[in-house]
Amino acid sequence: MKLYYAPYACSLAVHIVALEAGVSLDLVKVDLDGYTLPDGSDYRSVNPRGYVPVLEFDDGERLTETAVLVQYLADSGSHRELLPAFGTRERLRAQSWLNVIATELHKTFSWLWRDDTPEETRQIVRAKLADRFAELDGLLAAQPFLTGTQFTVVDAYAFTVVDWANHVDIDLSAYPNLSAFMVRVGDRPSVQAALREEGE
Ligand SMILES: N[C@@H](CCC(=O)N[C@@H](CS)C(=O)NCC(=O)O)C(=O)O
Repeated sequence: MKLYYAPYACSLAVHIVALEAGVSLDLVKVDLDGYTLPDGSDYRSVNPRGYVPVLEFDDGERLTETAVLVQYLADSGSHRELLPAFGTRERLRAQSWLNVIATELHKTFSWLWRDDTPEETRQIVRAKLADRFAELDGLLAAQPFLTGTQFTVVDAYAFTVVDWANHVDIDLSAYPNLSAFMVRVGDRPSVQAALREEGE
């Protein structure tokens, strides 16, 4: 399987989960500035939306959506504790969190990456993110990971997205439990290895 990724993008979550799950992936780096692949060809022929991540299966099928790909990799790997079994309440809870991260954090952050986002919108986005960070901070006061005592794919996705705060001048020190979580997850060998492999 191939993972089309860009360093520090949401594809990092998929990369981390693959390493945690022991699933081997061939990494293909995408230059999102010009939507180019290493051979100079247009990445939009792989994903017309121009987004990473894309997971390409050996039969050529390509699938997208971070929140879904991390589940597939966790389910196919040998480390069952990365995600509760399908059909259980625990799995539903994890899926609920994946959706919160995708829709409330990931896509809200996206507005701050754009040069053409008006300042007024930026302020609204920052306030929305502050609310969500406070929510995560409260939860993490009582438990080390977002779904409890065990690291799961939810934490890999949350780590990847919350880390963007450091690149858009959002000070996480106002959220001590969230900050401690970022260190806890960032210290994991899988996270260190993923960052190293992505060349950052
Ligand atoms: N719905 C997709 C969104 C993926 C996405 O937003 N990818 C960003 C990087 S984190 C991207 O590739 N952006 C390039 C662009 O906006 O042109 C998912 O959840 O995986």
